Amino acid sequence: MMAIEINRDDALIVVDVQNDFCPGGALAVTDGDRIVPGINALLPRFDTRVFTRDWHPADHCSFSDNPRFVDKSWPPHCVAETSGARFQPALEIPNDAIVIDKGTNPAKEAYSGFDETILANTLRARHIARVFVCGLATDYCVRATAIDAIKNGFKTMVIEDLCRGVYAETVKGAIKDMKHAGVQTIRSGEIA
Ligand code: VGL
Ligand code: ZN
Repeated sequence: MMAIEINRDDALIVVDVQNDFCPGGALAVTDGDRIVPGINALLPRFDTRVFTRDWHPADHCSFSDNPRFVDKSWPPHCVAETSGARFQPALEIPNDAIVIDKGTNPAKEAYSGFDETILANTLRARHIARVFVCGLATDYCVRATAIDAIKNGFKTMVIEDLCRGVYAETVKGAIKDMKHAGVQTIRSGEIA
């Protein structure tokens, strides 16, 4: 197995590792917190570290009192400035981290970190050519962010063991969709 060398033109994108997506949170992903040590271990390898946050207004259109999940209606989660929206406390956010908030428009769902944000321009300004994506949830925001990274012209790697998803079935579909879009899936152990 060839080790993957990390260079200055690589960025790590950590998607939505927030309290509400971890056990005990409003929209908990099973074992969502278990990816944190592996992410912390990778952070020092990268010069450019991006952290996205689901950052909704209290009246966001995806919120429902009777969430069905499968229809993409959700319990209220990651409301801006609340404890549920904070990064999982063990995640080691560097001082120079690039934090990208998304889903801030009450009338529009936005799973991707590239959706109406400065992320693509920020990465281009730093001459980033390749992004490594990990985080929560594989089947929603990781999927959307990785596919949009491809659409924005970045070589895109998803670190599978440093992601967790909402449902096993949709995770399978998401991996397929990402690969079809040109995303490469890797394991963190492959990174030199
Ligand atoms: C997400 C559902 C609703 C995610 C965000 O971060 O994957 N999933 N909002
Ligand atoms: Zn959301």
